Amino acid sequence: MENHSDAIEKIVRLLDASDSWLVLSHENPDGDTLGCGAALTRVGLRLSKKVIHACPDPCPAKYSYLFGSFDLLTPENLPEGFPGAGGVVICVDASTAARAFPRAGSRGFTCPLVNIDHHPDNERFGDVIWVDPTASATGEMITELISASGWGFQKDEAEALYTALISDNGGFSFESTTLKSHAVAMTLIEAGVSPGKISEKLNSSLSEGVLNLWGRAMTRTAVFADGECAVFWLTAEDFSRTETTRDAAENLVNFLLRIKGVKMAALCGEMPAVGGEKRVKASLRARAPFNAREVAAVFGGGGHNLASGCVMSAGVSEAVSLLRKEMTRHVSRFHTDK
Ligand SMILES: [Mn+2]
Repeated sequence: MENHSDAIEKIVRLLDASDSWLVLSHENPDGDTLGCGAALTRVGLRLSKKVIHACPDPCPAKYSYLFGSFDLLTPENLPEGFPGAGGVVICVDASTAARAFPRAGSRGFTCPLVNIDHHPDNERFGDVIWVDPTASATGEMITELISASGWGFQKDEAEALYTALISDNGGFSFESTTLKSHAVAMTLIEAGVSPGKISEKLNSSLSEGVLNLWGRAMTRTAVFADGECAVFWLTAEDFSRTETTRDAAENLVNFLLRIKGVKMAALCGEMPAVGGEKRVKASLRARAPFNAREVAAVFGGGGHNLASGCVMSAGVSEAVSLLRKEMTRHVSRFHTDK
């Protein structure tokens, strides 16, 4: 395990010394990776660096208030030679290199690559690696980094980091929330964040279609494994009929954990087929001692112990039944004395 203050010092020195920063957010971006990216981009520009914030996928509308959210480039459409030998690449919240540059994997960066993340299964790619699985969000780590650097925070940078923080720890409601999560929030509030204002921006951006989409999933709720597991699903038609996109289902699965007694939950969402092969994105959530990452790993996925996901090569009904089987097997392991 790395010494955190050594890693922070090393990263600050490297960023200070680099004239160009390429900040990379992961594919299907969430509030954590986008908030971190926006904050670092703003800080870099303030330090007179050349900065580009890139992401394989566009910014979902709900995060459009973040700095530079409309200017995101994709990793394969960067200006020729950027960031160059005197620059640096900073990956935020990406557990694998493939999540940060999925379609530009062979791209050879001539400068150091910094990997800052809190996923326990981070594959530790890059030249300077700082992984802290105890952080409730990568936003927590970037706040620490900027605090230690002496660069200071401007209000919109702090707002972006607060967005990152509360997106990943469910507004301080998940088990991942620690004393440090709150201490980091204090730093950001001191820098001008109004928590109520950010919560409103983040949580009051739904459309009628999104609620209709959620309704479709909710009417299909199925509880199983003696009331300890629950699942629901969405088809491609559900998204098109409600005129919504996949990001409208982000964290929808959390609703299932609000059923009394349910400790493990899954949402199966149909994705566009690739080369005629059916695909389903499964989002999993768990409460300890159950482990969502272990179930996702069975299908080649990963993530956090209590929140993970995988892409399954199956139709929706097949994916649901495979997951039900695997989740039932998982929870039954904890009841062997029954
Ligand atoms: Mn995260």
